[in-house]
Amino acid sequence: MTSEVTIPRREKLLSTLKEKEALIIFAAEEAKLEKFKQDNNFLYLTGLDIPEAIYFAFRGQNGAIEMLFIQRGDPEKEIWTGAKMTAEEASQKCGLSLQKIHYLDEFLSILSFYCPVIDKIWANIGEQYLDKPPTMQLFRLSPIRERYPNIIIESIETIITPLRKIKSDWEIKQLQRAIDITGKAIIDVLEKAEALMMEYELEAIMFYRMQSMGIKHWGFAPIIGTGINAATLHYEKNECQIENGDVILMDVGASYLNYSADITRCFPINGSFTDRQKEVYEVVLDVQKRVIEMIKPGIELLELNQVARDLLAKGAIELGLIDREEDIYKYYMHSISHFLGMDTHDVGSRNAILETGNVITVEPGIYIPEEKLGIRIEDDVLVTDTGYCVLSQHIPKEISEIEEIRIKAMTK
Ligand SMILES: [Mn+2]
Repeated sequence: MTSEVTIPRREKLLSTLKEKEALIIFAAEEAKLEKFKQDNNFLYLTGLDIPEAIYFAFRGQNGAIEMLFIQRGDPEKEIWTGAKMTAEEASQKCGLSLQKIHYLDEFLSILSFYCPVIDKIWANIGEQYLDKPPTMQLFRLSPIRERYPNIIIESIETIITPLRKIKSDWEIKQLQRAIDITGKAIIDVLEKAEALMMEYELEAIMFYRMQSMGIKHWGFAPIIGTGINAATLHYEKNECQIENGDVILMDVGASYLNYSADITRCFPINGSFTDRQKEVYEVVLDVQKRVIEMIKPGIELLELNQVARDLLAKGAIELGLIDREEDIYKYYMHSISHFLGMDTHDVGSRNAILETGNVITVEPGIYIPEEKLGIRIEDDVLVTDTGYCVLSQHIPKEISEIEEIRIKAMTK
């Protein structure tokens, strides 16, 4: 992520600030013995993959100023952790001039100068719960909150969501890469899975492919559920053995430069679906296609939700699962869609109206624990001027395609 990508984002955000408003965006904390994953708002605005840093901006009478505070190098620590990014490197990468790069130990003293004239700070404070400790970001703002209780502190989400919701061509390319790699990993599983394997073996097959292609993280904990586990919506244990006749549900996504794919596919371990499994699969697939066809700028997510629920209810009646449409919640209990981007459940509300440049998932499902069966089919869809483009269209989802790959692999 170069400064060509991040400078226009910062300019846009700064242009929405009123006079006397400031931004304070914290990078993620330094990871201890685990892989570092950057805070998405910090990464979005700076392109920097370094821990602990702080981006600060303030709009005064004469326009906006920006600063970046980074960790100071410590030769003793660097023996363990490697060299820190220098001020010169940070300046070059994020496109702020060298004079605007400071060290973290200067943050509060420099802020002392601005606080008397700040009315409001927009910060990435995250969600606050009264029954939980404050988030790290809110904690780091405590000196300011204590000395300047009149400064309003508000979540950055309000002003950054309209920006992050509209994906640039560059962002769509990164998402496409995450989706394509996820697709390759799914095909690997379709080709290699065998009855009696463990769910976690399929997870390993997938991550092997992803990591070989430069992926550092899953976008979210992968769900690989065989048989009845597929009917548990957020099953993440992935620790059961695959039995003959099972259908396996995989809800997975690679994260590339923090852009996350989110794809669900289901396949029969025996190569072919049974007639009953096929019936259920076809209902879900048909609903998914019909909802995707509705996507265009101006349509409300709530409308997609309603249509999906109605169609699934009709399908469930045909499948003999329920008698009345209102009972569909027994077999389908989630929403049809969410925004997708740097967060798997990306910024953007459940009642949003779609705009060109949004990327959303479409993921109907039917879950029948008593038949040890769960089917969900999920694609990632870009909203275009004229309608939609399914970014995951090359990942097979037709029954015939999936069976062909399975049978070919099994007869090898
Ligand atoms: Mn999803």
